[in-house]
Amino acid sequence: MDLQTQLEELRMSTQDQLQAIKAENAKELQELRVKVLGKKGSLTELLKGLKDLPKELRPVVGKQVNEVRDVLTKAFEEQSKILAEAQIQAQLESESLDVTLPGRQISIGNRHVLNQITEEIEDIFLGMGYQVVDGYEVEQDYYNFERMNLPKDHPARDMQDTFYISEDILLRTHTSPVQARTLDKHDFSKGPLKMISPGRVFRRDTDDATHSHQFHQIEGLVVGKNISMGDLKGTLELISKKMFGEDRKIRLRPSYFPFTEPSVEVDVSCFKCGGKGCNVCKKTGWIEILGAGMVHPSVLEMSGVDSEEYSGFAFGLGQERIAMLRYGINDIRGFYQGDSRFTEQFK
Ligand code: FA5
Repeated sequence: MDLQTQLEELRMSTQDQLQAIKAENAKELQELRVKVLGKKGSLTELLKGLKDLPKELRPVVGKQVNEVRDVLTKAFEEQSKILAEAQIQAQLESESLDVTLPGRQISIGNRHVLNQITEEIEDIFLGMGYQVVDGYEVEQDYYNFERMNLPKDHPARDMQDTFYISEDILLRTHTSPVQARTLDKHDFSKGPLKMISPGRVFRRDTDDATHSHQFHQIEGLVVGKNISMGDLKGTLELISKKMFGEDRKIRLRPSYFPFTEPSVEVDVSCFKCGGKGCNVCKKTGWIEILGAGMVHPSVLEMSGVDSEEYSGFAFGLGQERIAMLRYGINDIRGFYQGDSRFTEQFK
């Protein structure tokens, strides 16, 4: 076959192959371009045959070679454009948006039940003119124990063992150290001290259905002139009614805390059975909700407050306890696991 025929055949076969390339195989076009027009491609190979032709034929065939190169270069460009457009078209079709489809529902979270209880209690006390005070979760032994009338060798420390960061720094076992810190700062010439302090506390307790090594408390403290046990009882009655219902009664039982004297445990009449006895109140008709008492004179004196002139009451309640009683939750661990099947029940 002479060189001119070979050239013509190369042109036709390349154009046929070009036409056959599909959009999804666009990279074949580049491969074909290299195979035909590349440095070591078929056209260059044919060009090498020029030197064997008779002299007078060389310019004619040389011209033909250039024409074929031009035609094919253009054909590659055109086909490349066609394939690119086809690709965009295919992509548009596959990514087309149906604006009539219903939107995806984004689920909205809710406040954690312990935060809800905390805020509810804060609202009640803010309404009675209390201030809400923050305390430190990492606290000094001095404030957590000593200022609460629990010196280093006091046996009642055993009930509140905790995690120590150093000999003198610990994770607080209760919110009571905030009592000492606020008493230290309060200016009694401006009136009585009325505060609550919610927060997280820690104990070296074994985790079970009703105990956790970290939980939440709200401390309450009122110190002023002529504050009596009657004020404590009235305040606790009010909070019990607000939290558990208007027809609730409360009962104070003698107890012991080193930082209050006298000390009481406070029970509320069972909101489920009304006092007759059921599984919630363990057949007693009463449910224990918090510890309280009259502020121990030593606690006042350690803050430089004259215990002859001033008196006060304090209480401490656990939010987990309140939530468990109120909603019939039987395992405290549910509060901390972040399982939305649990948390969403309190929307
Ligand atoms: C106290 O912590 C005292 N500071 C409360 C107090 C304050 C008394 C002011 C007098 C005056 P108690 O150890 O009883 O007391 O704890 C109070 C509440 O915290 C308990 O009623 C209970 O609801 C909760 N609580 C105690 N230990 C745990 C625990 N391991 N897990 C969950 N809740 C707990």
